[in-house]
Amino acid sequence: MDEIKRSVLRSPADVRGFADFEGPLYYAPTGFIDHADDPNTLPLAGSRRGFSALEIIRRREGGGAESMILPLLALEGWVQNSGRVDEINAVLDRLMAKRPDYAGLDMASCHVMGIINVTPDSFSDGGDYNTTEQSVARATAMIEQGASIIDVGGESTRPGADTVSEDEEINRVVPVIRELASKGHVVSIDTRHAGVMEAAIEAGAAIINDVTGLEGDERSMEVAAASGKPVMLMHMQGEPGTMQADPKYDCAVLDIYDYLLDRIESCERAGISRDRICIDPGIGFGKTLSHNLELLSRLAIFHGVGCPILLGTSRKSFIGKIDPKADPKQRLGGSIASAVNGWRHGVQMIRVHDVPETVQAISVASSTSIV
Ligand code: 7PJ
Repeated sequence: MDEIKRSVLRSPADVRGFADFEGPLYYAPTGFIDHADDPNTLPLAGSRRGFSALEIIRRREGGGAESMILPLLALEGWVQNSGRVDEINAVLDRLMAKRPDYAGLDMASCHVMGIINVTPDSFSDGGDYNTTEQSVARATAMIEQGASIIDVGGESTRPGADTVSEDEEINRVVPVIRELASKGHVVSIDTRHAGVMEAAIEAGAAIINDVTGLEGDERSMEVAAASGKPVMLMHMQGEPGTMQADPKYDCAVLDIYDYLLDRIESCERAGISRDRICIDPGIGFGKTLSHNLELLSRLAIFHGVGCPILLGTSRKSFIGKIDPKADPKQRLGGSIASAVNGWRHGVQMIRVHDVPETVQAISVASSTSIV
């Protein structure tokens, strides 16, 4: 396993901690417990998932960050000392508020998105389901097994994958989308190309899922805005072919938080309102094992932007770094563990290859938490 480097150093909780600090602070909910009308627990984004403490984080000069965890019970004292009354009230409002429905889905629950790669070379299921009929059959089974969304992609973003032309990408995805949308299923198009977005929407796609956060093609923002459809903005550092070479951040969690907030603001300026936006930290896209683990342990920080969160960890290589014996098809245990961790952090959508197993894991996790 790669060496794990921590970039956020933790100090003991202290109601006077960071009191004289005037720079930006970041707030990550933690101490998860189901929200059961307990005055010491607050709901995460209007769900039944709750948090009982806040990790308060600041950047350090020269890189990295430091943090302290304050139980909500001690928060009031800290707020008085720090003079950040309005800031904390605004942060808590954003962390707690129920999100509006997204693509017609209720954002108080956790939805499973099934992955359909219509590619001959995708790393984890490539070659198995590469015809329209097989893709549609697999997607239909996923819906029956409890998926709320089907994510259809026609280009592999695996490092070293063959590049495909936009026409070829369109030829792969459009027949699958048309068929699934005609049956009333919610389909997202996983693409970084504006021409593919247009063709997919014309075929009935309900959501645009872009691993480049609408930055990969100069027309994407305008196409997405004009479509009126909801978008998923993912963070990626670099380009698929080279992104794993030497990814670097000052502090991955905070840099990615700032990036996503910045992309949301760009979308708003282009006419995409916040209730049409979902964000995704982009596990595995230009990130070391340490970066991925820091993100997964602080996912709830992303509720601070006020949008639903999508998490994609299914079969990814960080699982293979923790368990080097496991090639992509042997990563179900790790995929489920990370999905349940996402659910605990109040994530609203989880993108997976293994739908029935993930649906069952989340149902059992929900049933066995405090009622
Ligand atoms: C993701 C994605 C992800 C979003 C892929 C793979 C690579 N879209 N498309 N989030 N991953 N939004 O499935 O391993 O994590 S393709």
